[in-house]
Formats: sequence, structure tokens, C-alpha cells
Amino acid sequence: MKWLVTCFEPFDHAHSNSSEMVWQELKKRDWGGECVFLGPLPVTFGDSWTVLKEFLKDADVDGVLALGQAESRAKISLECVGLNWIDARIPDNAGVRPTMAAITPAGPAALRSAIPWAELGENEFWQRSYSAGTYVCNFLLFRILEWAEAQGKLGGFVHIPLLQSQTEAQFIGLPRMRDSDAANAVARILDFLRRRS
Ligand code: PCA
Repeated sequence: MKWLVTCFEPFDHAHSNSSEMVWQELKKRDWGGECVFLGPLPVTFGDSWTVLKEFLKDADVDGVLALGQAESRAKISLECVGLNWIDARIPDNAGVRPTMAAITPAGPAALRSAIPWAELGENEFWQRSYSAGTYVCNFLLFRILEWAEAQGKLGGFVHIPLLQSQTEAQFIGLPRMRDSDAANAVARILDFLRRRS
């Protein structure tokens, strides 16, 4: 299967984003032409999906895996559900802070990812998650799941903890993964996805 892999730019005044760091590392590896990479996407409600949707018009892919950073989580999260809801705790990179609003007012309360994450199991590096938050990552995940359902394709989201090399003061005291552990773990997750028929 051919996968599109995206990541996010830094946000909330940080100058790094673990998803972009891991994504840069994945891009260097040999995926036998089965993975294409788009990023980093803007951390904005206005443009994140617009940029991705535009790319998908001409891209011949079977699935989309989006990567994002989750401070305060200790393991990689395999997101199983996108919530049809936004409640931003901080403004996005365009200064917009939507609160208590449905993404698609007439849509379902939530959409499930059709990726069979249970088959991948759980270990010291990753676990399944049932909340991608209520910020830009959840917004993008919900839009990807709407797209996947309409197209009969697969969509999913993986949240990555902070990495040891991220030195911003705002990250001090939060859980971290070793950079190489995170990159190798997400590479294994991507390998699981591309081997699906
Ligand atoms: N994490 C944020 C948005 C961009 C990112 O990398 C989130 O979890 O919503």
C-alpha cells in the first residue's frame, strides 16, 4: 500500500516539533516508493486540512498517516478515534482559538480509524489512544477520517511524545523519548501499514 505521511510545524512559541523531527528522519529511509512525505503542515485550523486536501487531489495514495506532537505523553499514541469537536486551549499559529464547536455540524460525534491498530499490539514504545485532544491534531484527524471514509481508503494519526533533544524551557519536566527510539518506533509502525494489502 502507498501511504502519505505528514507532520506539523512547531507551535505555541516552540521552535521544534517532535513529529517534524521524526518525519525528517523517516524521509531519509528507503520505503521502496511506497511512502510519500508532505510537510510540515501549518498548525492552523484554517490551512492544515486545506493544504493536505489540495495535495490529495493529485496524489495516488491508499492511506494517510498524520504525525503530531503530544507533550505530556510518555509513549507514542496510536489514535483510534477523531472527535467531531474543537475546543482550543491556546491559539493556533494564525492566532485563531475556536472553542466548543463541531468540525462538521451535521456529522457524527466521532469517527473511528479503520486502521486495525490492535494487530500491531502495544509495547514499551506505543499504545492505543482514544483521544487526539480537541486542538489542531484532532481537527486534522477528523478531516482525514472523513476523507478516508468517502474514498474507501485508510486514515490515521500518531501522536509522538517530546524528544530528548527538544530543549525549549516550556518542555522542561515533561516526559520524553530518545530521538532514535521514536524514529525507529514510528518506522516500525509505518512498515506495518505499508505491508497491508
Ligand atoms: N500537536 C498539536 C497540534 C500540532 C501538533 O504537533 C495537537 O496535538 O493538537
